[in-house]
Amino acid sequence: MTDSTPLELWYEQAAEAWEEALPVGNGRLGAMVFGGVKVERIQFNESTLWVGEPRDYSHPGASDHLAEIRQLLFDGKQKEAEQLAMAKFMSVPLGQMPYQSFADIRIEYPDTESVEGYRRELNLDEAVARTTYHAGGVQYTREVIASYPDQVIAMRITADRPGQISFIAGFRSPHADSSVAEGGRNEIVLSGTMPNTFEPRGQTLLEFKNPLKFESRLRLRVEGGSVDHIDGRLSVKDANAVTLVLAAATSFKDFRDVSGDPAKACENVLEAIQGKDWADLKARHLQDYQALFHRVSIDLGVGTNTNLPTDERLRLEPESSDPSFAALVFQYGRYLLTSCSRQGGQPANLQGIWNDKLRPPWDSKYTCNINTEMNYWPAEVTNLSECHEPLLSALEELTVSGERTATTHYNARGWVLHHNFDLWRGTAPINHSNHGLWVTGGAWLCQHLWEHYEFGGDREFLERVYPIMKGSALFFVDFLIEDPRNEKGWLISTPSNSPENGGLVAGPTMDHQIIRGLLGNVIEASLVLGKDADLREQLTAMRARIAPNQIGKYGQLQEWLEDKDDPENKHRHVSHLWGLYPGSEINWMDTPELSAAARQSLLFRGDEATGWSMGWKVNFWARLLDGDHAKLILGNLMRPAVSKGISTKAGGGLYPNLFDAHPPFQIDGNFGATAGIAEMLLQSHLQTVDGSHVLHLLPALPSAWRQGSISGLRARNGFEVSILWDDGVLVRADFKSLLGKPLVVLSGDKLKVLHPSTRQGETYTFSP
Ligand code: FUC
Repeated sequence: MTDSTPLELWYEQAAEAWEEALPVGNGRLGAMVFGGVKVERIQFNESTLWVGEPRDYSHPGASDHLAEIRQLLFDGKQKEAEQLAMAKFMSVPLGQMPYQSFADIRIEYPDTESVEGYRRELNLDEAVARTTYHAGGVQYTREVIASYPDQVIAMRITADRPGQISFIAGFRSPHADSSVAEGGRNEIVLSGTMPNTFEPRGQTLLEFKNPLKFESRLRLRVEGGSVDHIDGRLSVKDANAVTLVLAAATSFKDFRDVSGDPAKACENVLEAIQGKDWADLKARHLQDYQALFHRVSIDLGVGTNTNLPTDERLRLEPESSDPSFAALVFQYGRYLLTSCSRQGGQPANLQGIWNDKLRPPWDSKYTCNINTEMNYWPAEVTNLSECHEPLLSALEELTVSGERTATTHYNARGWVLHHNFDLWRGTAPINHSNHGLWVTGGAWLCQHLWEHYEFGGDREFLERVYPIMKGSALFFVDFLIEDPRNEKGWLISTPSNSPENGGLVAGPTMDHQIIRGLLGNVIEASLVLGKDADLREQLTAMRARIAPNQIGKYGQLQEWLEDKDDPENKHRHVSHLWGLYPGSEINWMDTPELSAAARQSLLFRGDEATGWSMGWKVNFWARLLDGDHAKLILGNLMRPAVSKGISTKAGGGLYPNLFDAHPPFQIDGNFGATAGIAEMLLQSHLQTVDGSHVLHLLPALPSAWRQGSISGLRARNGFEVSILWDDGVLVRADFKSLLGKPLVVLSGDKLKVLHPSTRQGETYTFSP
């Protein structure tokens, strides 16, 4: 099975706005390629360039006020509780630090006048941004790659006639304390230091002793012609071909150590590729990238607009006529994850790795009440499990800071992460108590550890991360309290909030779902590893006492303990449906009433929202087995974005480069869409009584996707799955067993144990 349409984004003009430029990345370095003819702009990032320095964000003495905040909430005094928390309980400082743009490479082609046949493309199959045009009787080609194996961004400029390439290349830095110097004969060096003061919005000035240092080197390899330094730039004349290589690094080593030497790091990188020419660099890049990207292919059929430039396809509302656009968006999400999250690096932040600002929206941090998690929803199911690793590693670090926060704020064991973290792994509650004081960020992230294990079956991994999951569970053993207002003795989470809706409360439904999920996973993990029998018993007993999901007066799933949901509320967060997705305690098979209530809540929230919210809703509707509704939301997500300003109201859509619009650009929506499309075609969260995961084929296939195929998706229980359908029904499915586990398949309404056990590496076929 192959992708039926070219996997590329392409345009007939250069980018003007940043949201038109094309992203490349290797997980540590990212770049936006504008493709200008007279002036090429390549804006780039390095994932560790952030403001600030190592610090502990917890608020000394916070735990002294916990009981009083709780009591105020029990007494119905929400505002007083929020005020007390603002005064005594929040992170110090109140905000976290922003991610930074690194700089631009600017390449001027003074001789170029008018051009013909201009084309700018991002080839997803090769991860190459390519610009081609004809000028003065010469055909020019520029290619840009971000290589993971060689840790550089590289650009190749060629012409179909010798001696035709002349340009001036230099850096443009947005940083006050930075300068450019001559490196070797063909090299310029940009170096600098992050500011030693910073004023977070609405807060007092912060001072740093150890702000990060950074350096970037641009080295040219010129074939034919000449190269000279002029005013800190490199001037190339009459070359046959040129390769530009960019290295960049900071002094960041880890969240506690900023003693790195960025100059040395750049030098090492450039040294390591000395003997490699462009063909080597590109070949190594392709080998690395395609090993990941090629695992999955999708074909949803072609439409009338399939062969138009991408921005035109977008303008023509592609989802109505062009299923291949959804396939492109699906693969683009996989491309983006591969480009912004690679082993050994930082996790994907709110903008992945791509940011051109010093004050990016929401600081381009890690928001954990939906956004960071959504970034990783496609990781396991779309067969990019390696790309999950940076998030899973960050969790190991978060337990260190999270333990301090657990002690200082809650006098509790284990560790806690509230709704945000930054490069410095801040875990205390930030911004405002009405939304920042939310205790289940870490618990939600622990679900990713367990899912990584469920998909991949790596027991050693589970052994390694079990203490993280256990630490999170221990926090909740100490934190949950009996609700004094309820005679049933329910355990509840307080103080907390139902993300960003309705302020500080006692007992938001989402928290209870997440904590039940966490305890359930720790219980299972302890069984797999044969550990902690006593704790397991304690967690099992506690879990049964956590306040249950409740159905309210409109037939809705209650967002809070009280039946106070407003059917008119269109809030972008749909937190209380966490148990439907990404959790699974609410599902059509085991809990049909709750599933119907979740559906009612979703209907109230409506079909319009911010980008990520629509990404979430695609997944919800897929879990509710309503493919047409999932596709309707996907269509809303894939329409052209209209606004660039920050809006938390309905918005969504895609920019010309298919970056998802919150608005503004936020990458979570791209990943939500990719995960959602996968969820429409394959689900594996349900389990039989003996614990085998059920591989549900085409659970939410929209009626418009009549024919198609997908191959290489992964399912829990360790299967690689390929599915072919025609006329809206399954034709054939292939399952490669990765772990030798039982193969249980659900197709239509027929559940079948195809093979009680399978052989590792063997492929099994099913045709209904
Ligand atoms: C959450 C959302 C906002 C935005 C921000 C980064 O706070 O409620 O819509 O996505 O994260």
